[in-house]
Formats: sequence, structure tokens, C-alpha cells
Amino acid sequence: MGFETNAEITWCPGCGNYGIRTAFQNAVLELEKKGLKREDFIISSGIGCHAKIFDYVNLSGIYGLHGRNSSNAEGVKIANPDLNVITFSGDGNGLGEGLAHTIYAAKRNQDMTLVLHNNGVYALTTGQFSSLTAPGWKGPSTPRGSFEIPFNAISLLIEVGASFVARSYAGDIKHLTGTLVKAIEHKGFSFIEVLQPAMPYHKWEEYKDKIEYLDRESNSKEEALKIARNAHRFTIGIFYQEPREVYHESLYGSLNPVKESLSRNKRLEKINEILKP
Ligand SMILES: Cc1ncc(C[n+]2csc(CCOP(=O)(O)OP(=O)(O)O)c2C)c(N)n1
Ligand SMILES: [Mg+2]
Repeated sequence: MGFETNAEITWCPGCGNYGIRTAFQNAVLELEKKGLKREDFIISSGIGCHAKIFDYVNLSGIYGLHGRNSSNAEGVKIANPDLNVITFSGDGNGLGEGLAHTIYAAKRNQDMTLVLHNNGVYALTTGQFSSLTAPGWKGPSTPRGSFEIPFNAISLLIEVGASFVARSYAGDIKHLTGTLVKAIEHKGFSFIEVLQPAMPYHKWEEYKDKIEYLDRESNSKEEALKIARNAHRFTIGIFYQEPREVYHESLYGSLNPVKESLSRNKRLEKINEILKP
């Protein structure tokens, strides 16, 4: 079965989002070969050009409000931990409007994957600067060049608790597919920043010659942070991964609230048991 939907694709020709969609579909196919079921994949997205991936890939999920994609994904995961939850965000959606939601999902080590489409701009709303816009970049809201220091998404996410942190590139489908497979297989909060040009604002040439591959994985969080801080912003690879207890297991062990839902009386009984002095 294909992933096609009936939605008309309105991404600009040449947009990096096409590469992200292809790599994601490849990753799902690869994971299906490893035994994961298509119906257990659930996607969510925020609002923006990136978010339209929700309309263009035939999987179940929630198309949420701007910046709320991670909290929707968290809700799905803790309701039914058996699902593979993947959420898509833009740089504006996830590190601007939705910054707190992104950080808290990482802090909790929710067992889900966040794919952050980094085009360095609010593309859908036609070119305002974002949390990741490079200094000096000129657009309609920054006609004299952006003068704020962008976040370093990689070191930020390592710092706040993501247990798998990587950067990849929409122009390297093989690298992105492989990174997506590893991120989805990782138990815990996995974060992939994906570099992607948005056609009205960037050119592929700005990326092609600058992409560098990370040559080694780090052995500790401190080392990963050091590498992430010093790396060129076009360095791609897995910066950090660690095994850490995931949120839903800390919260209620192996319980699956959807599959093992309790009656009201049983719930009250359990609550009273906990509250007993
Ligand atoms: C609460 C709220 N604020 C603002 C908007 C307007 N808005 C829609 S998309 C967007 C920016 C999207 O930028 P980004 O997340 O980087 O996605 P891209 O379009 O670049 O893929 C904004 C500000 C909105 N829909 N809701
Ligand atoms: Mg953007």
C-alpha cells in the first residue's frame, strides 16, 4: 500500500520538504520489514509548510495547533504506549511558538520522535525570521539583516534532556532515512534537526558544499555538548544518544491505558489505596 493521499501538494517545486517526505516513507517501509506495523505509526504536526506532510502521507494522527505538535504527540503516546509516535515541526513552530512544548517533551524523555524541518524561516507566512535564522539573513521582517543569535538546536535539545539528538539534510535521502530509522527505533525522546531549503528564501547551493559528516559519536553528554557547540551548523550525524527511562514507564510501568482501561470503581479503589495514610 502506498502513502499517497488525495490532498493537492502545494509545496513549491524543489522544496526540501519533498526529500523529508521521501526519507520518512522509506524509513516506515524499512521499519515495516523489521516487523513494525503500519497501523501503529501515528504522526502529528504543527502549522506551517513542514506541517503539510501530515496531509501528504497516509498515516493516522493529529494535525494540531501551531506549536502544539509535541504535546499532542505526548498525549497519544501516554494514552497508548504501543504506538510509534512521530511528530513534525518547523523551526518557527517548534522553537518559537512551541518552544516550551518541545523542551518539556524532551525533558520528560517521552518515547517519540521529533523531526524539525529547519529552513531558517517562517516559510508559510512568507519569510519572517525564526529562532534558527542565521545572522545577517535578509527578509521582509529583517530588511537590514537578522541581528539575533540563533539557537543551536542540537546543544539545546541535548541540554534539556533529549536522549537521541541528530542533524540530517533533506538533500541526502540515504542519510536522512538511516537517521530516521535509528531515531524511531530509539527508546526515548529522539530529535532530528533536518536542514532543508525553502525555495523562495534559500538555494540548494547554500547547503550542498557546506554539508560535513560528523566523524564520531560522543561517549558522554558533556562531550556531546562540546562537539555540538563547536560543530559547523551544516555538520550532520548523530550527536548524542543515551538509554534513559521513558516517561510512560516511569508514570505507570507497563500499563497501557487504552488497552487496559479500568472501570470508574476500580480507578477510585486504586486512588484510595494510594491516598491511604
Ligand atoms: C498561534 C499562531 N500564531 C501564529 C500563526 C501563524 N503562523 C502559521 S505558520 C507560521 C510559521 C511557520 O514557520 P515554521 O514553523 O518554521 O514552518 P515552515 O512554514 O517554515 O515550514 C506562523 C507564524 C498561527 N497559525 N498560529
Ligand atoms: Mg521554517
